Amino acid sequence: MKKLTIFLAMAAVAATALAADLKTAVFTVDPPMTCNNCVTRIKTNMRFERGVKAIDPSLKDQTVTIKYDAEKTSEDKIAEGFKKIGYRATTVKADNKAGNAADKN
Ligand SMILES: [Cu+2]
Repeated sequence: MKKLTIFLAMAAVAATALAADLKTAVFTVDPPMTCNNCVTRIKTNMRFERGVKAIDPSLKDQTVTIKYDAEKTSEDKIAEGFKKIGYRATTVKADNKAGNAADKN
């Protein structure tokens, strides 16, 4: 009985993971982030964007890595969100391009 419960719980977790089509996109922003206030500004504003699951801005790399639910939003919509707070965002790397990159030697 306990095993069945664990199995059902695991199945539920798996189903949830499948339902949310999570993707990761890396953006660069213009104007560039110059201090931790910029980082905080992006974090606090972008987390309210629909479908955005995680935001990881890197001041050092000048990138913003965003994990999102592809069923609820897209890279274009996220870029629109950036526009609302005054940044022009450009994608530098996406999940679906990872396969192409791996083909290169
Ligand atoms: Cu700043």
